[in-house]
Amino acid sequence: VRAGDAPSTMPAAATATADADGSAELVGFERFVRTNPRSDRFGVRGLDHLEFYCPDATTASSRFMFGLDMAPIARFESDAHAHSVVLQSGAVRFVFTAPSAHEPDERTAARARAPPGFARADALRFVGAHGTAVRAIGLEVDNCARAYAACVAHGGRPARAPARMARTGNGMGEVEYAEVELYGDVVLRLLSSAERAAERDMPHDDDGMCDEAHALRLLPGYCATAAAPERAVGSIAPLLRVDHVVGNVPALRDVWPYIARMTGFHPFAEFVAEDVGTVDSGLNSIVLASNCETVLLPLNEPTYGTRRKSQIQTYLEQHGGPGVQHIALLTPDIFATVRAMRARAARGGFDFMARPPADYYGGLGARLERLATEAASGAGGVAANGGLSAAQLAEAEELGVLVDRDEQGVLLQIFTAPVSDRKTLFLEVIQRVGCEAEDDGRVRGGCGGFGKGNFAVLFKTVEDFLGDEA
Ligand code: TYF
Ligand code: FE
Repeated sequence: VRAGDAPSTMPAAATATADADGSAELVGFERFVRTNPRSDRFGVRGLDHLEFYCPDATTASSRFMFGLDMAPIARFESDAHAHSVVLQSGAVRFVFTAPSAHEPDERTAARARAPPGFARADALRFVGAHGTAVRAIGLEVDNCARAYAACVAHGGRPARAPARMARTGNGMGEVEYAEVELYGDVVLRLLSSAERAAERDMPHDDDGMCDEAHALRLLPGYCATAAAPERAVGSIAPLLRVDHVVGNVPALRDVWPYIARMTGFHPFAEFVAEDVGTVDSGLNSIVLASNCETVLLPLNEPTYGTRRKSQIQTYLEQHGGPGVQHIALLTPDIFATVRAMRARAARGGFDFMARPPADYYGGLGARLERLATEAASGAGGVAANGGLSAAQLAEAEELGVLVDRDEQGVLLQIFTAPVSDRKTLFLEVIQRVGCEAEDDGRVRGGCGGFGKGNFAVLFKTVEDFLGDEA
């Protein structure tokens, strides 16, 4: 499909709803009314891990270990199936899994354990098609079998029926896991542990509790890495959690109602091409959230008929279909994180996208103050610079960090260049200021928004980087 080709069908009505007979059309940022119907179909405890399939687990994990200073916590080594490395920083866990080099004979394959959900032929096909890319978004749920049954009963396409596996090591207990299709070759993995289920006798998290630290530290079959490495001088402080995981798909209306109906996740925000401002290419976006709104799954589709090809279209071509576009990592101190990442960038760490134009920072304090005033709707007492100090604004400028705010808080964000050869997956580093919950100090999901005020500047930078004419 070339840019300029219109999508084949157009939706009719105009309200975002997960009802099977409702419309899938987006209403856009201004008209969207946020509600939390707490409609999850199963108890969601949080995002446990993301799994990447890659050609070589040692090599791919090294990149993240160095670039983000993540610690290796577990490995899985089976010449019959796969090599796999688990990295962690705060509550961010990344699993890198590579199919083994040689096809095992049937008896060996049957005897040896494989990582959860792993089938060597599928992994080889995945890596051949997509390169190093996210295969699974792993949620910890209250009860895997019940969650899987709820998904499948509401249209979820099965990818792997529930299975139980004992974890490696004495007294580690059992983990149950299952998978349903999400978009493209990405699956939603559902994990629950027996001891955690017993811990709290609750079928759903309707009490509003949101767990952040998960107990699935060790996936079944994995061995803990012998010694936790000493943190190096100049190390990067732990991240808080994965803030959101974004998928690119050809057509939203084929995907978001499917995910919303299957999981019960509700629309949390919408952005359509007009919200982005004057840019030469476009996208539409909807954010789906769990009850707690700490599991946030935005989805993008390309728009057509613009001067330049949509960056989403470029992704779909380079990735080979739908897939995870970016992973946003929540840090308690973006300046420290970005400073340390920048110091590593040229020696194998992650490069960042180009800085915004110089005039971006000139009007920034006033823009934030205006947004804060609108949010307070004349109630008075609006903080100067919309809640950031002059020193913070200066540091944002020094490091090329973008700033925005919504009625709740301030968003600080910055984007890396694509992490691999393909111009596909990239990372976002994000801090949400003024967003800590009063009771437990945790950062409220989505507080501060997704950077709508930065879309025009950001997408121009991305388009210049990609350099794709329509
Ligand atoms: O997650 C978001 O919505 C923001 C904005 O290609 C964004 O990070 C959206 C699409 C994109 C880059 C950033
Ligand atoms: Fe994002």
